[in-house]
Amino acid sequence: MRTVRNKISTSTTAVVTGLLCVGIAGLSPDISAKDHKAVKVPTGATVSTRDQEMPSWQIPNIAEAAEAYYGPDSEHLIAQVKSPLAVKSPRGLSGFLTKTFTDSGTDETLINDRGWDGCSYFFPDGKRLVWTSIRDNMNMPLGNWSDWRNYPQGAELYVSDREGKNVQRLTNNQQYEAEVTVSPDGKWIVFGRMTNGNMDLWVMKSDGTEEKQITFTADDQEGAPYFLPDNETILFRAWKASEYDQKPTPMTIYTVKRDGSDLKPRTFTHDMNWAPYPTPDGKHFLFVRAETPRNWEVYLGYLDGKTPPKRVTFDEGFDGFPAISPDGRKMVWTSSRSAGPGAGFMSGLQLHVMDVSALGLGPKK
Ligand SMILES: [Ca+2]
Ligand SMILES: [Ca+2]
Repeated sequence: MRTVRNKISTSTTAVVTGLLCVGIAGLSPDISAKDHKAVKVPTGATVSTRDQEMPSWQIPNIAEAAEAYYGPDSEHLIAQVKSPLAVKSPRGLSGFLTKTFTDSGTDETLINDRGWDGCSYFFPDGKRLVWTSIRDNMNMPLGNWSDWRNYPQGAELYVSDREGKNVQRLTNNQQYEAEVTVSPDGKWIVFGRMTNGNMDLWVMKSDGTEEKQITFTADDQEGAPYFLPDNETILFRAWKASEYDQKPTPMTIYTVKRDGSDLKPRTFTHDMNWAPYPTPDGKHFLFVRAETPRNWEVYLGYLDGKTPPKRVTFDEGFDGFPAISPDGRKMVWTSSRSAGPGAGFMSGLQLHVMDVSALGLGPKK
């Protein structure tokens, strides 16, 4: 059951005021910004608030999508979007391809036009993109991006310009590579690679040279790596192969230095602590915790290792893949909240934006 409270329709661009204290009560006052300006709601979006949540809206005009990340302008996003041009799954479902678009649902650009794409990310110069695709290995088994035992071994990493042109292939092998992101200074790429059925993290220079493995764990399956603002520390999550069949699968969020040293846990429970993303202030991270097998919620974690995480989303169903704009004012995430009654747990996923400007998570001056 999904309950939408305080629905406000905006037919024109409007700043929603008076709602900004919703949801902040549960968050620590040490991180609330006193003089924040509310985020402008895009034309055609419908603002909704739920008890204890900050205002949010679904991004208009964009097809079913997951895992969106902001570019350096804090306006454009990159994501895999469902596309009829992608190959179909064995069940006949449409695959996903990389697109960029604004968080107002405009300026949509198709970056890759064939195969099936995984994770993607902006370079901080805003001119180049890194993305994951099986486009050159269509003769290999399709696999399943969501099933660790059947990851697409044909997935490779690519860099292109903003129009999807000038494509440079970074990897060329029969191993799964994905979950790729770029350091804030643009010098480094971090990604996950499966070798002999085991996931580990690797780093390379952003021109594709000096590839180096940085985790060496047999049971732990590492992924979803992101650089903190210091360009040295990498935030990621891991689960254990020996616990994969537990549902929800227990997961831990860690940090490790770019050279593989100084591994530290950043969550301290046996929950499913999944999908981390660092905030621009260098002190927090967003992540997802499974409240129940069918209700996942976004949390704000603290890198101080002491403060308990605070919950950010409050809606039955799937809330996941959180990321934050470089200015710290907007959280984009994927939710099943607009899928309507009877939709499956992870079906009908749409991108939403939450005005988190009140939390003061922007870069340190
Ligand atoms: Ca491993
Ligand atoms: Ca939820």
